[in-house]
This record gives sequence, C-alpha cells and structure tokens, in this order.
Amino acid sequence: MRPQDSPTRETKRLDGRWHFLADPAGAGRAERWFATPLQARDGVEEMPVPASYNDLTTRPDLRDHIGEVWYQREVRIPRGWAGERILLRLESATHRATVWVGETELGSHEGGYLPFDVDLTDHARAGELVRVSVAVDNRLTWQSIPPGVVEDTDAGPRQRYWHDFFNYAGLHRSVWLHSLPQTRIEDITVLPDLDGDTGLVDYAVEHSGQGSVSVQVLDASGAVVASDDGAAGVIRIAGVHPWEVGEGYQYTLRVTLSSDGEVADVYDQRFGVRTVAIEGAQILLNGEPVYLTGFGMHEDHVARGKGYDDASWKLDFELLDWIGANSLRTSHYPYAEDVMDYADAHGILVIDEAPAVGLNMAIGGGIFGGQGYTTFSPDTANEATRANHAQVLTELYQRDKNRPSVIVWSIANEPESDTDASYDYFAPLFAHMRSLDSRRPVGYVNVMLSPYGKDKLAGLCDLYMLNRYYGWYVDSGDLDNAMLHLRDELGQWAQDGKPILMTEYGADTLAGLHSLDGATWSEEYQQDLLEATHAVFDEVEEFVGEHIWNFADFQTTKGIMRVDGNKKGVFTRDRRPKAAAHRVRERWTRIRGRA
Ligand code: GCB
Repeated sequence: MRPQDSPTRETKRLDGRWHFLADPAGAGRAERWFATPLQARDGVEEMPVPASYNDLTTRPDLRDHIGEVWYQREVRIPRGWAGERILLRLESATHRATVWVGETELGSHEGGYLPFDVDLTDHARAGELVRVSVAVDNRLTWQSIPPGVVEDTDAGPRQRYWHDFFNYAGLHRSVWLHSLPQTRIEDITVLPDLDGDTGLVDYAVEHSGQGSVSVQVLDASGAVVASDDGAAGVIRIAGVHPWEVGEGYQYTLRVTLSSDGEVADVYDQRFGVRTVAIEGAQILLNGEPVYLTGFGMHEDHVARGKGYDDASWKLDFELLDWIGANSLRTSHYPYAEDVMDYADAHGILVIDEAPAVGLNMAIGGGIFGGQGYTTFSPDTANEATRANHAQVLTELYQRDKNRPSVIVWSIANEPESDTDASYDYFAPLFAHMRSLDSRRPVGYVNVMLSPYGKDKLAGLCDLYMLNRYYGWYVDSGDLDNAMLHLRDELGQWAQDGKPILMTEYGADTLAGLHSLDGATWSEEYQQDLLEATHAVFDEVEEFVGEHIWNFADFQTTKGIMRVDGNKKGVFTRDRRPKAAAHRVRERWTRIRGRA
C-alpha cells in the first residue's frame, strides 16, 4: 500500500538533492561507500530526486555509464515515531537497487519501475539522524525485465538492449520515509460491481496482530454513505455514482483496525465503481461499449528523462484532454503512481503494461534488423527471466489492483510470439496474471512480424492489441498499398470475433518539415498516414480503439534509424503540436461527442 498520512501513519518525502557518485569501476561495495559520508569522496555532486541522472550533466561518461551509481543523504527520523515501524519506500530505482542505513544493508529490489520498501525499524531511533545510501544499477541482463546484455567490445563494455527508448536510470520517483503502527493493515483489495444503480463493493482487508476491522464508504464530498464490520464483505451503495470515462468519480474505503478497544490503524483506500467486460468484439465499461482514443506514451521529458514531476505530467494530461484522448497505454513499463492517480481521478482508461519489452531477437530498435541471439534459450531469456517476469506482474497487480482506470493488463510489448518457445514462455504468465485478477481482460501487444496465423499467443488473449506500421516500416511512403495491406490484415484478425485495438501506428515526423508531395518525415505525411489509417479502422466492426504511436517525441539510443530520438510524436518533445495534432483532435473530439 502506498504510504499515506492518517491518524496512525505518517510520511516524509525525501525528494530533493542527494549526494551522488557513479561507480564505473564497481568499487563502491568493496570500499563500503555506504559506511562514510559520500561527500568526502572525489567527484561527488548533488543529484535531484526524482530524475534520471543521464541528461543532467555535460559528461558523456555519465550519460552512458554502465553499472552502479550511488545516492546518499542524511535524514532525521521524526521524533514522534518512537515505537512505530519505520520503512523507506522507493517508488522506482531503475533497474535494481540495494539500500543501506548507516552500515547496515537493508535489502535489494529487482525491477526498475515498481515500488519497494525496506524496513529500518531495528536500525534507527526516533529523533535520530541516519545516513541512507542507495546503489542503483542500470544494467540490463538476459534475466532482467526488460532484458539486455552488456557486451565486451573492442572499445570496452557496451550495454545493448532491444527496446526503442533510452535506458534512463536513477531514482525516478519519490522516496519516502514512512511510519506504520505495529498492529496494522497490510493489504486492502476492493472489487467493485454494479447492479443497476446499486454499487456492490466486495472488499477484503489483511492485517497483522489481533484486531477487528470496520469500514466506511465515503463519497467524494466526504459523507459516509455505507459501512460494514469485518475483514471481508460486500457493501451496497444505493444510488451509486459510477466511475465513467472522462469523469473519475471516486469513493474512499476508510478501513479502521481496532485492537483492545483502541484504534490501531486507519487507511483510506480510494476506489471507483465501474465494471469492465469483454462481450463478443466489444469492450464494455459499465455495460456500454467503449471506443479508446489515445496514445502509447513514454515517461520522457527534456532534462529529467524518466523522472516524474507534477508540472510536466499536468501538461501532458491537459494535452491529452485537448486532443480528445480518453485513454493511454503505459508503454512500455508501469508509470509513476502519481500518473495513475491522475488517470483514476479524471476518468482516463489505462492499459497497464509490464516492463517486458524487447523480448524479441527478430527486431531491433523499432522493427528492423535481427540481433544475432535466440530469444528464448537456456542462455538467453530462460526460466529465471520468466520468474522475474512473473514477479513483476505480481508487483504490478499489487500496486494497481484497486485502480478504476486500469481496464486491461498488458503482459508484454512485441515479444517473440510465433514460436513454440514463445508459447511455452508466455502461457504460464497469462495464467499467472489471471490467477491474480479474474476480472480485467488480459492481453499482450503483438508485433507486425507475427501476423494472424503465425502468432501463437492469440488464443491466450481476451483482446487483440496490434502494433502496425503500414505506410512506415512497410509500404513506406505508399499509402495506397499500405491501406490495402492494413485492411487485409485487420480482416483476418477480425475473424476471431475478439475486440481489436491498434496499440501503435504512426510515422516519424520532423516538426517543421513540410512537403507538397507528402514526403516521408514531413508533417503532411504524418497527417495523411493517420487519416488514411483511421478511414480503414472505421470499416472494421471489431475495432475498439486507436492508440497513435506516440504522444510525443522521445529519446532513444543513437543510430541511423533515429534523429535525436524517435519522432513519431503527435507533439514534439517540448509538447508543441505537429500539424497532425489538429486533425486528430477533430476526429477524437467528434468521437468523444458521440459517446
Ligand atoms: C514499435 C515499438 C516501439 C517503437 C516503435 C517505433 O513497434 O513497440 O517501442 O518505438 O515501434 O517507432 O519503431
């Protein structure tokens, strides 16, 4: 559960400037950098948290650093926390981290996009000043999610990976110190349902120690509208205000744990009352068909890279609203919890994606060029990779299970999916996701190299999510052929009668490049490609949504396929609209008006 202030819990955010030192020689652990103030060492600088460190200096060696970097700061444990459990939460340390307080190692976490806690209780006293050190490792391996490999080259080690966004690293989201009571609420699950205009809220509370649970449901104004006793039950909300697209109405489940007649713990869990279902080739929200408009996005901003900040995301959400988007995919990793909170609060539908991207050795950055490895083998993506993948799905579910915005789980983006080995790898992961959540649809995002008939994972999916680049990577510059081929392929997928969502389509577009004959890379070509593609979408009955790739231009590795990053944004990296944005806006606001 995310840290919060309540009558029994307190938080202290540790965002701001930390001491920072990269460790290219990998000496920090042996030299026990955690044991003394980092600022005494040569080369230490201040680094903001949250942020990626890569673009915040002028030094290429830091931008392209491979291995651990160290963050350190002192923090005073609030004096009122005597007798409490004291935890440190890191919302995102990319891609793995180890945490020390003073000289004591508290724990490690694998995976760069999901939160974790370490327990300081036995190593820090209320009122004391303690030194917190975090070693953050950006290396991608065959076992990490996403995968990668550090190769020895003539000029030294190089980090390779197969996803098309820069491997930003650091403490990307908030770090919290927080206190919990000794007898406490450990977990809350809320499963809402609708019966006419009555909300049925199935809840379950786990707690430590002896105690009794009572719950109240508060509406958005704070008025108590229902209550119940017991650690599990179903609460009825008469005249319920459902959570809808564009209107993220939320209730609060106030959970109180009492022990020996005293309040031991209180936690406010927000939730929305809505249903998601797939019926035939439709996605139903609250029983009504919904058509998704929006984007695959990235956590990517100038300077701070993947670091979360309220201002940048406020603008991104304003632009989504301006252009008429009702949804987004967290391509290609779980986004910050603050992003998800916004989606919950504003009725934005989210396809929540695991950070499993690049599990496909047939494609390079984007869609070209084999990689010279076999995707699934004992030496590459193997049992240990799958165990990490399953763990990531568990953590993703645990973090986002109560979010009304999340309507679909995406297990992976464009993995190899046309081989028996891919089926063997993925079938248990689909089963795992469904064992965690039997209500939300589950799918994965299919790559163009694995078309209908070749793809072996389709049978595992509740809906089809396709990335297709007709008019860009194939039939480049030839929209007539591109649309014939798109229409033909969609017709094939449609035979199965499942909902089809286009999770990526688009064209690289250099803002300011104009052309009378629709040259590729021009603003006119992006506009023409999107409009032609939309006309085909409108012919397919099984079509339930369109997510343009991408919301905004974003940074990638260097290479001949990219011009200072991927330029498929409908907005530039500094969030100015390209010409196509205005046309997309016309279409999506029209669709929104119909809904
Ligand atoms: C894809 C990938 C995405 C790339 C995009 C592209 O299929 O899913 O990560 O950025 O293509 O622009 O090539």
